[in-house]
Amino acid sequence: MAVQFNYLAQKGWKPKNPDENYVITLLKIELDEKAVRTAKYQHLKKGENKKNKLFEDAAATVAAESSTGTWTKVYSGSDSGILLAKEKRAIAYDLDYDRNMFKIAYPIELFELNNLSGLLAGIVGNIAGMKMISAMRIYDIKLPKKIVESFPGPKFGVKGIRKLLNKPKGCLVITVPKPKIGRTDKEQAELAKILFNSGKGTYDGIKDDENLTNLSFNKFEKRAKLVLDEAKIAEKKTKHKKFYLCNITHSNIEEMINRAKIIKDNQGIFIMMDVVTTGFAAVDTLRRKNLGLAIHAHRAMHGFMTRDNSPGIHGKGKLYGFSISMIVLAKLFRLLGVDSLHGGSPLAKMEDYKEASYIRHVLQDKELKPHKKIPSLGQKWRHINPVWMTASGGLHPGDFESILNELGQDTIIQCGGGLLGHPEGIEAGVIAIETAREIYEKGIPLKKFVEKNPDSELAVAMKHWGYGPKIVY
Ligand code: CAP
Ligand code: MG
Repeated sequence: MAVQFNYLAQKGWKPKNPDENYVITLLKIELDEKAVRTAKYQHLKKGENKKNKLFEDAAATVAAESSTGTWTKVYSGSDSGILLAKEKRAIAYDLDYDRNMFKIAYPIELFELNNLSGLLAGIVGNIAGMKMISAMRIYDIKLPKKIVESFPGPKFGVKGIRKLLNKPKGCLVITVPKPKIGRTDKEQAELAKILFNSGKGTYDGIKDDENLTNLSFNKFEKRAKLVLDEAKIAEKKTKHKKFYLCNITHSNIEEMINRAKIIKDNQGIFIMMDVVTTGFAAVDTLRRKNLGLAIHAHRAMHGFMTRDNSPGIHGKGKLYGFSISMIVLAKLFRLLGVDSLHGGSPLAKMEDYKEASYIRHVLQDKELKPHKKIPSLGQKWRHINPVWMTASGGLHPGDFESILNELGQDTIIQCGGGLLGHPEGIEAGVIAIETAREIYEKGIPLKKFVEKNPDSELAVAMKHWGYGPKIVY
């Protein structure tokens, strides 16, 4: 209970000039049944109901626990810090009693401006453990100007990568070797060679799968060198720039930096890191090291934070678990400075359609507006540049048209199985994807092309996988 001061706003209260003064969060909670059963209010006024009162208490308690309060009154003598604690306390406001949603405004002075780990430990650190709440979702976090200004954002972003690759427009296509683990370093370089040189030689990139790091039969340094060598040779031959998203993920940041340096020494332009398993500090460190390498962010493990199948996930209805939306994660990684991020795909095997489409805006808009249907807050991005959206998971050439219509051309489309599973082999897989991209850019509808070219690699792929996404149930 928020017992020391009032952490709840008066009805109609709004934070003054939030872009200067406040961090804002948007949440939904579910009240614990026992808390509802046992709550006693002695002075309920006419029209006030117990559940609403408890909701107000819970909202205030969340604001207290995540800012300056605790569960009981504490010593409040002149040297206790209590005056500042009152002045700088967070305020719960905009309570929506139907949907159990509310916002919290945190005065900016509660935070060290350039310390994301510290900020998160405050605003979402302890609140999921509160017993009076049985479920909670953090939908969004909106950051004020001074915090945005204290982070670099991407070094390259959409524009910078286009420049590096000499590719002023169009999507990028990449492949993760499948099986996920199995190829040796040499075999992976062989695959890179086929990807880079098959068809018209326009295939852009290869990416390590998340569980490929430095293994006994596929050594990081050897793989980096061999694959990057293939990229250089293919660039000369095809006159198209190539890239390798080489996985530096490690639980020791020093080791990640060593691996990034190996990539730099071999003239690579990109590193890949799993940003959830390595953490915010790792991303911030790698970005601020300024090694001159672009950062590709894979988000393995995010589902344990972001996924929530409750009926009330989009507003009305019950919530069953504790989660943080992908919108929040996408914002934080853009802020820290990744150059491309897996944002899912409106079609992919693991995604919520509407949210995946919005993630692209979170990553790329300068003045992000709240989504009309998904609970969200928007964000002024100021100097923080747009980041590539990576669409991945169960994708194949038949998805290109819908993905690009939905996400736009500043998208990296990753097809692992959707290239390597082509019935006519890997080269045919490359050609099918090259063709899917080419006809999209020429404005030729996919179905029309397939009708006219029934023997093409693309038509064979369509016959194999169909037009929709391959969602595995
Ligand atoms: C895709 C993938 C990606 C996931 C996760 C996999 O392979 O390599 O890791 O898609 O990405 O292992 O499943 P396929 P996201 O192309 O064969 O599906 O976070 O964007 O969903
Ligand atoms: Mg993978």
